[in-house]
Amino acid sequence: MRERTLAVASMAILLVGGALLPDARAQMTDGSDFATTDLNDDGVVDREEYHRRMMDTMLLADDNKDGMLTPDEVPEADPAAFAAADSNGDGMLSDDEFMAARFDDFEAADQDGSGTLSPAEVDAWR
Ligand SMILES: [Ca+2]
Ligand SMILES: [Ca+2]
Ligand SMILES: [Ca+2]
Repeated sequence: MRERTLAVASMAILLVGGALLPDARAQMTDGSDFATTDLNDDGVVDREEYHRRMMDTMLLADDNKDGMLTPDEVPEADPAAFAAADSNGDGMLSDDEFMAARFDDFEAADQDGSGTLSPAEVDAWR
């Protein structure tokens, strides 16, 4: 069993940014997250759709628009999850660091390795 890099508790959390971004999560509404992320309406979320959603999520959280996430911009983030994602240890998350952490979750949730997330896989991730 693969270890989860970030504590994830619901589909909304997975799709909106996980433990790193509870504020962004709160701005999204319940069951529409999957449909919102599934841009081409084919019933699964692929990497490009996931990437776009995560970029939106990061832009939303990046209050000072400097392209980096700092702990004060994600005040409810789990410090351990933040530190784990901060691979160069500078105390900030670049878009690359943020995306790498989010794609770790994507890979973990993609149980059949298809490169896409089905609603069932997202549900299982809760
Ligand atoms: Ca899709
Ligand atoms: Ca920032
Ligand atoms: Ca960093």
